[in-house]
Amino acid sequence: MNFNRTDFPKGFLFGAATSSYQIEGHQFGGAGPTHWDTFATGPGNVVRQENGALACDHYHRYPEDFALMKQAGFDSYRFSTSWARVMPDGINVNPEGLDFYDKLVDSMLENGLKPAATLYHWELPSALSDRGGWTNRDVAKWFGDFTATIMGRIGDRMESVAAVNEPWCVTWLSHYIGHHAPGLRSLRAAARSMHHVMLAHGTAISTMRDMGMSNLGGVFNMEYANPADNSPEAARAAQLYDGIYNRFFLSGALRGEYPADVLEGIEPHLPDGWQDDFPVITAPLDWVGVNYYTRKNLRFDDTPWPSLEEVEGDLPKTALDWEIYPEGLAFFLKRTHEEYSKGLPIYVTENGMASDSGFDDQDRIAYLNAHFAAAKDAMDAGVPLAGYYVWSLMDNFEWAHGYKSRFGMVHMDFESLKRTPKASYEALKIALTR
Ligand code: IFM
Repeated sequence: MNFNRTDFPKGFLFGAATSSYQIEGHQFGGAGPTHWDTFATGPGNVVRQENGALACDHYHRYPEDFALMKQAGFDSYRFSTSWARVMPDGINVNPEGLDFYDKLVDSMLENGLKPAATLYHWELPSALSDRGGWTNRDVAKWFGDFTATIMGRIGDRMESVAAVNEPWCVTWLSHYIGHHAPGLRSLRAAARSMHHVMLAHGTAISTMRDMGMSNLGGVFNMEYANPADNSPEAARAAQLYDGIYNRFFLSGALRGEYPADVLEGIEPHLPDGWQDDFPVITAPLDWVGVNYYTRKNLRFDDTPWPSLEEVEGDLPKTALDWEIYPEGLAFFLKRTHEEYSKGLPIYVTENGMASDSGFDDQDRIAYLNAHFAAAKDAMDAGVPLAGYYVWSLMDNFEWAHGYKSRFGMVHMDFESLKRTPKASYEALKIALTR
């Protein structure tokens, strides 16, 4: 890498991130079915109809994974807790699931890794999905109960906790675009889920606060919205994309309002009385997490609202055809600080790339160098950035892209489950330990 630990302030957390369904092996330990298991059976939903049943078998092999993290000098591990493992039907508790996370957290600590938990990283129990999932207002209460249950067991050892990973993916991507479970393509379902995810976020934060926990945050994914051409229409299209993707969730959690340009399309579909929920949604946060990967180029087309068309851009791309645009990370860190979080510590909670280059992933090293440099620029401009988590520790189940798409610093042989560090892992190890 072209930076090392000493280029960042003392106490800055260098971490790696994963999520439960993507690595654990959902078939183990009495976990219940999730909406991703169902979604994966639908034709064309997931590459090769793969699912998370085995994944990286982190369920049994976590000691090896944490040893790798320790050897590389990471300070913190960002993981998530599977609702369906802890509560297979979303309501009743599976003691084996709680025992697993208890042991997992102890093992992190034994390896010198500060546990940074995310309560929900997308595997909704099927039983709750059957009851409407994120489109049902009751999801906020169910999620509060899950929060109390899992944090009642491991909450005493957390460095930090976030409620929901990437609200845009949980809602718009999954209920309007239909690329993720449950695969709906409905503006009404999307609008309802957008509001309910915010309500669930606030409910979880208050639940943990009432349990005496601290260092609680929100994790938002952000994509830079670039006008596809120089026309005023393209500028408006980019503005609207930015509203739906980036400003809606940040503004809900940190300002207690939804942006007017997004309300223009979704307000008729929001549940009655949505305005009265902001006291819950704005439960005070201690930090904000930014997940950043790419930018999109936008213009309008003649489809119904929001009438957005994504146009292929001309920047270099990752293996998933995502444009590489590090300037977007600096932009979001500054904007989040100046306009939303106003002085709260910020973390880059995810950043990384899909690459087909195998063990010698020089492209990933270059990507990370450019994005860490952008983060440093933002810090020089006054952003209180307190840590940076690379996505991901190891190749894993990349949702609709199955196991084909590789984001890991550690290579996974999905037949033998052998872990092999790639060049990016070795480069970060030098940066963090020298
Ligand atoms: O793998 C995902 C992760 O689950 C959420 N953020 C983006 C990553 C890469 O697509």
